[in-house]
Amino acid sequence: MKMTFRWYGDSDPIPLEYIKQIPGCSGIMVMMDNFEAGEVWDKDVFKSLVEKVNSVGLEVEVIESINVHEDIKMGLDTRDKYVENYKKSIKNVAECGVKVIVYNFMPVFDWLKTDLGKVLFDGSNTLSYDEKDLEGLTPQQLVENTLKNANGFSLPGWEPERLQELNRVLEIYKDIDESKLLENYKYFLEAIIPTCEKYGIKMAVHPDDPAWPVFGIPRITHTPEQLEKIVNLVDSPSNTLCICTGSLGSNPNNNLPEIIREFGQRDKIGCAHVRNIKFLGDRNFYESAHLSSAGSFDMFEIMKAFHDIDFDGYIRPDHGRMIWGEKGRAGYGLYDRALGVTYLNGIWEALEKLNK
Ligand SMILES: [Mn+2]
Repeated sequence: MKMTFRWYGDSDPIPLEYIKQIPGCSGIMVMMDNFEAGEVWDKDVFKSLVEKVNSVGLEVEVIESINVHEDIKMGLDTRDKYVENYKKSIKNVAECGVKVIVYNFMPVFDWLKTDLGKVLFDGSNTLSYDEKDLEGLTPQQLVENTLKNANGFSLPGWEPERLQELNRVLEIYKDIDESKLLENYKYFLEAIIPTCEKYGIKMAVHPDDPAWPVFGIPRITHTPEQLEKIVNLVDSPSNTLCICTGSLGSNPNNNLPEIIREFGQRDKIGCAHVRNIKFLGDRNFYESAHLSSAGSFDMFEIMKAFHDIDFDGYIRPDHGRMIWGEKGRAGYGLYDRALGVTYLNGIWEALEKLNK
């Protein structure tokens, strides 16, 4: 297992030197907002970022994410040029040392929360979701609310250029059901996987967050059955999953250790985001500290499942709360995520020693 940390490139207020000081953190999962969905990731631009990260002693073996253009998801005639661009991006980042590309195939909305700064009992604040808050809200109002609460930071999945065409895109999705979306997904994977195999890249799809459809738009990445369909779309070591416990686990019916074992044994997990959430009711939860007792998941059992399958891929803590007065990009401050790294590494050390 390699423990990593998400970093947003030059727009991230957290210095790389600070990340280097987190014990047991080997590298970063980089998120760059330099390129729009559908655009080729320029090799020189990316390479200079990799060199900058390497210069402090951290690796860049995972990127998240090269966004899939909406036309690909919708299966429009224009998709082929974006698929070709995607293949060029794969080649470019692979030649800079990248091994895993995290991406998602969620229509229109990426992750979704109803509050980006819910204040908790201890004065910290965090992202939360309460389905009741979506009642009576149009998708357009949701976008406005989310961007308004972002404190001026860019939010991946909520890029303004992606959302400005919201009305047109929502109209097109009225004619796309789950099976059509899966068909479009297969088209995309069949086109890019040979390139991934050639360059030794694993594609790791991020599950739907939360783990159910929203606003009646189809979503196909939130149950074990759907994940099974996805890994079977193209049978290849390059076609893998990103297990995000906080996303998949938002549906309590998803048994996280079981899912990790099932797909991990078959080498279908490219990387993982490991975090805890606390349920307050049905479809009502907040992102808690990583510690088991702070939330609703048994984090030991989750890490044990990774350990049992001899997971040798990449893990990072996922979102953190804002603590100690930190102000930053929702979910991506330094302090609470660093605590998450240390906690997960501690569980891992115990598992290693108990299993000797
Ligand atoms: Mn995640």
